[in-house]
Amino acid sequence: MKQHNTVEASRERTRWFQRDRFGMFIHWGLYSIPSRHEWVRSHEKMTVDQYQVYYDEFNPVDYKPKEWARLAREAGMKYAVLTSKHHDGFCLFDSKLTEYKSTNTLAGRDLVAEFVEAFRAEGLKVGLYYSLIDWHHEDYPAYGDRYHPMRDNEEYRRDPQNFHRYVDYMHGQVRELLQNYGKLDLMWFDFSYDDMKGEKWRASELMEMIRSIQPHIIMDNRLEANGEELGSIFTKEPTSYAGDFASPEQIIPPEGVVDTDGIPIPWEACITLNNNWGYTSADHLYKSARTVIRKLVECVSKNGNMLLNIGPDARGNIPKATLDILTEVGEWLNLNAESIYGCGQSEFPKPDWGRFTQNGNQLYAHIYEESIGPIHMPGLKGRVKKARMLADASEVFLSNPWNTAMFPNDAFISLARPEHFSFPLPDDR
Ligand code: JFZ
Repeated sequence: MKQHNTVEASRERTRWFQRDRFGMFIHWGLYSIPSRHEWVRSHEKMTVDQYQVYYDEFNPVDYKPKEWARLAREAGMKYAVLTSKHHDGFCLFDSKLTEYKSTNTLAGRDLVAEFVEAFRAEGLKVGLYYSLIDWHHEDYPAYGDRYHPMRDNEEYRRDPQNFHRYVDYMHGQVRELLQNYGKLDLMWFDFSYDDMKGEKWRASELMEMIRSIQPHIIMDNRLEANGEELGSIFTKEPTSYAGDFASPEQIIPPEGVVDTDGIPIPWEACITLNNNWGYTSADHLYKSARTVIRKLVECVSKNGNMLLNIGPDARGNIPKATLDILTEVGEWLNLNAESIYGCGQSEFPKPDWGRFTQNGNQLYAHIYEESIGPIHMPGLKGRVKKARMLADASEVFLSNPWNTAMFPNDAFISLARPEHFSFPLPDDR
């Protein structure tokens, strides 16, 4: 039998992931109705009954996953990850193990099934987010758990012996997801904390099941970690559930992510478009397309991916601001694709004016500054055959300014504005 546990096998599995670089995260669920953070049930310490109103009215009449998928493709995203179940425990899929699911609501649909079908049809790889935390399941510890909505409520003291029933349920649902929705490319578990990690989830057993059903699926590292810690993924002896990629959250690691020998390991920064994962109507603090593009370039320049989040509203519509940003990002990627997909960290150090990405012997310069003269290409003298603008294939002038003697190893290019292309006039005036 093929070994799935080795670091080599993991790197092999993530080949597509490290090439594709840019994915769409989708946070969508009952919390899209109150529209004040996906943690609303925990933040406001709502009981199951208080949260029930959202279940009773959930009716995403405008859910058209084909349109979501087209938007993702046109934005240049190559894979997508949907919240099949978030911490509130509500399932967007037709689980046999619970009644708390979309098929029992006014929606009456298996939203996950439609998602995977639509995104595959657009040529994207598909992934599912699955919350390890579950505030709905009665065997999930409540009293004293720092995140549970009922954490302070004496009535929610439960016999901790019964936690194994929750873990059975969780394993059963993961099995359903892996068996009923065709080939999945990625599982995104979320998240471990305190002593709720690793074998507490019976993670070795879970992994054996996952690999026996879908040997090629890749996973984040949150069966034993979270957005701040790495778990054992960067060590020489990662656990079987260490994951295939690290998942820094709302941060781009300054130096990328490396193992104990300093060798880069796959990682994916998950980033919100405004400041919330779930639809939050009052949050207008959207990042500009320019920022998103630069942050994507930054991830790639550090050997990482970006999983950019959208939060559709309760009817299934994607906010206008999100559409506008993704459209602009897509226009840029359409012209500059070559500098992102298949690219990674450059052998050349980060220049002052922006960033390099590199793919083999192709070097891409992402120049963020308006130049005041020739642009310095550190260490590149004699190593550049020619330079071209990616967006329009026009020639970029490799200049030989008077002071190259001061920088014997460096090349310079000219990106001057047209008025700088002045030539000496004939001396006939
Ligand atoms: C988790 C979720 O709680 C959140 O709602 C969202 O789904 C995000 C992608 O993942 O967020 C976390 C998880 C762990 C930490 C912080 C936020 N952490 O350990 O600091």
